[in-house]
Order: sequence, then structure tokens, then C-alpha cells
Amino acid sequence: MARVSDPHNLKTSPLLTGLRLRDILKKVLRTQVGIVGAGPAGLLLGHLLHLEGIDSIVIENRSQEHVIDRVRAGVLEQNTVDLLVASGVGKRLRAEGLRHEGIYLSFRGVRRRIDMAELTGGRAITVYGQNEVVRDLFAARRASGRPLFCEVQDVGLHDFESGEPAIRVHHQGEQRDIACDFIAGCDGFHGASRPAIPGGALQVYEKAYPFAWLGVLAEAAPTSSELVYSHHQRGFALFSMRSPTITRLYLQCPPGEPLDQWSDARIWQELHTRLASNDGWAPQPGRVLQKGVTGMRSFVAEPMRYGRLFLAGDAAHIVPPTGAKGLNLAAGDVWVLARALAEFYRSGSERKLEQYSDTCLRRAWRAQRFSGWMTSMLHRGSPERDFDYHRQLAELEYVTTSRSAMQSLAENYVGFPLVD
Ligand code: FAS
Ligand code: PHB
Repeated sequence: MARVSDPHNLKTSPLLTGLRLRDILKKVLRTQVGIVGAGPAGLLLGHLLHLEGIDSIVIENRSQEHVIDRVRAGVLEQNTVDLLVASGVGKRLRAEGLRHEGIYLSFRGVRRRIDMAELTGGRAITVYGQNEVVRDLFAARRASGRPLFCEVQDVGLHDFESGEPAIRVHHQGEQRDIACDFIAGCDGFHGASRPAIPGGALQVYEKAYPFAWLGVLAEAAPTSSELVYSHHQRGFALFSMRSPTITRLYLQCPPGEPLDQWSDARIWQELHTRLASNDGWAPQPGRVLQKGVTGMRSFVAEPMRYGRLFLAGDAAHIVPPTGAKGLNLAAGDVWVLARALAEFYRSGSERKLEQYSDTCLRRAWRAQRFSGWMTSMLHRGSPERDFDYHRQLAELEYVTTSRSAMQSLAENYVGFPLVD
């Protein structure tokens, strides 16, 4: 049976008491799972472990406000919604989330609806901002009373090959060591966890796309009740939303496009050109609240585990946002990891921990296939390559007329049931 540490049970043994005294003097915190990153992956993992009675410490190098205000995902798969609701952090999601049973694919000026609920036996997506998801998870973390340190610096991961993993951080000018049984690297693509793994131990697969997304958050009532993915001669455009008063829109643009090239007027002009359809539908312009350019890449690091360090979410894999999979993959990873850790602490069995990487990589590669396919079907390559343009139109024609093609898109978009 592996060593199980219970930081709150001081009275268990003199050794522990001895250890505690040394820990206190050396400002060592002790926990079962050290979680690096308080994005959706880290916070949801902390929450699921809390429900299993497993202790964790979450560290984050930005402020809680910064993480909450960051505009990112907006589409939750059926599983992610079910998981958040089942784990008790779905109250606002159920009240404010927008359930969508379909999406539109628009090309040649015509919007074609894919009835995903009809094609998948009632499964659907819910539009609910990632920032609202993390807001709910921060509230749950605070309510759990379990430790959360934001604005930490100089995060270092140590000894995760051995049985004594530790995280060293600076917090409020003090060095703190966090001794734990396991480390969960949930610190995103640019975090400290993945680079802490010795180079040769990881196989990395990546693909950069020759375009980016200019994303806009606008104070405008959505004029479509569902998302519109638009294929256009001038490039891809996406109509999404956050609430009955906030629209979220994206335009394909060159990578690294300078934002100052895009006045609000030019943005609305281009959105109208690429999204408006022959039936008179068009997005309603409004005050631009936020805009930013995001690069597009596909990335997978294998394996997702190294010793007692487990990578989850964007720390291990990145998908282009066209398939709306990133946040949902992160949620799926930590669902698998929480169950594996619970089995370990319950029975000492490492079976699920050993299967963690393969289980999550299967989901990640399936999401890579779907997101890559949506991206190549909907984005314009270089103008002169018109063969691709017509191949895309034929693909869109097929996907919006063949039931089996529509069903394939629908089941991938709403997400496959979680398995571990
Ligand atoms: P995150 O990057 O969200 O969180 C990692 C956290 O770790 C951050 O808070 C970071 O500050 C912290 N951190 C980093 N380094 C650290 C360190 N050294 N120490 C401590 N903390 C550290 N996905 C969808 O599913 N649907 C969408 O519609 C969608 N749209 C997107 C639109 C955009 C513009 C972008 C950029 C992404 C989009 N995504 C979408 C993907 C996105 O949502 C990610 O997949 C999701 O944030 C992944 O969550 P985490 O793995 O928790 O990583
Ligand atoms: C969003 O609402 O931010 C969004 C929706 C669908 C995507 C990507 C982003 O594919």
C-alpha cells in the first residue's frame, strides 16, 4: 500500500509530528495532490478530488480576476455539462447556459442547419463562457476551504520520478515547498509542468496552421439562436454568443495580424460580408468589448504521465478552436485522473493511473481529427489554390445533405460519452 499522507491528522504518529515540526520550520506544505494551474482543468480536478475526500493544493501564477476575465471557450459538450452539474457546480450553468440542439454551416450565402439533437438521440451543446465556468469553480474551491494560492511565482517541479514529488513556489515573497504524492500539471500550453519532463521522455506531435482567429466580444443581441460557421471566399467566420445581450464572433486572419489594423468599423464590415446570408440574416453590430488575435495549432505531447506527474488539458494537447474541443478535452482528462486517483487512495491500485495517458490520448487524437477536419473544411488556404476552395464546397455540400455525414459531425461536435 502506497504512503498515504493526511496533512490534517497531526495526532497519527510521532514520526508525523516530528515531520510536521520540520515542515512548519521549513514552510513545507503537505498534501496528496499538488495541482499546478487554476484554469478549468486544475480547478475542476481540485473539485472532483474534494468530492472524493482527497486533499489538494492548487497554485496559479495569475490573479483570480485575471483567470476569470480571460475570454476563451464558449461551447460545452453534453459530457462537460453533465459532469459540472453532477459534481454540484452546475447551478448557474443550468440557469444561464444556452442549450443549442443544432449549429449552422453557411456557404454560398446559405445557412444549412445540422440538427445535432435529432442525429445523436438528444445530445446537445451548451453555450456558457469559460470565464463563467472558472468563476463557478473558484467559488466552489473557496467554499471547500481547501488551499488555493494565486499569484505565485517561480514555480518549480521536483522529484516526480521518485515517491516524494514536490513543488517549490514563491508566494507573497516567501518560498514554499509543497510535498505531495502526485503532481497534476494543469498549467496550459505555456506552463512549467510539461517542460519539467526530461526532453527525451516526451514525443511531441504538432501542426501550425497558416491562419489565426481575430476574436471579438460585442455588446449586441445575438441575431441567430445557434452558432453559424461560415465558409467564404474571403475566409472563415464564426458567429457565436455568450448571453442574450453578448455576441462572440471570429474572423480568419493571417497569423500575428496586428490588431491596430482592425478598427471596429472594419471588423463589422468584414463580419457582415462573410456571415450575411441570402435570406437576409446578418449579425447585429454593437459596441466591441474585447478583441484579440489567437494563433491556430494542433499539438499533442505523449505520454501524458511521467512518474508521479500527470499532464491534463492544454498542458498536454492543443486543438484548433474550430471544433470547440479544448475546454471539453481538459474536463475529460481530469474526470479520468480524479477517478484514477480515487481508486489509488481507496485500494492502492495503480491500474487506472497506469491507463490514464492512453485513455486520454485516445480522446485527444479523436478531437484532433475532428478539429483538424473542421478547420480544413472551413478555412481559406492561399487564394490561388482554388482547387481546395471547390473541394471544400463539395465537402460542405456533402456534410449538409448526407445523413451519415451530418451524424458524424453531430456526434463529434456534441462529444462522445466519457469512458475510462
Ligand atoms: P488554461 O490555459 O485555461 O489554464 C492553465 C492555467 O495555468 C492558467 O490559469 C495559467 O495562468 C496557469 N499557469 C500557467 N503557467 C503557470 C505556472 N508556471 N504556474 C502556475 N500556474 C500557471 N475550447 C473549447 O472547448 N471551446 C471553445 O469554444 C474554445 N474557444 C477558444 C477560444 C480561444 C480564443 C482560445 C485561446 C481557446 C479556446 N478554447 C476553446 C480552448 C481553451 O478553452 C483551452 O482548451 C482551455 O483553456 C484549457 O484549459 P486548461 O488546460 O485548464 O488550460
Ligand atoms: C466561442 O463561442 O468562443 C466558440 C464557439 C465555437 C468554436 C470556438 C469558439 O468553435
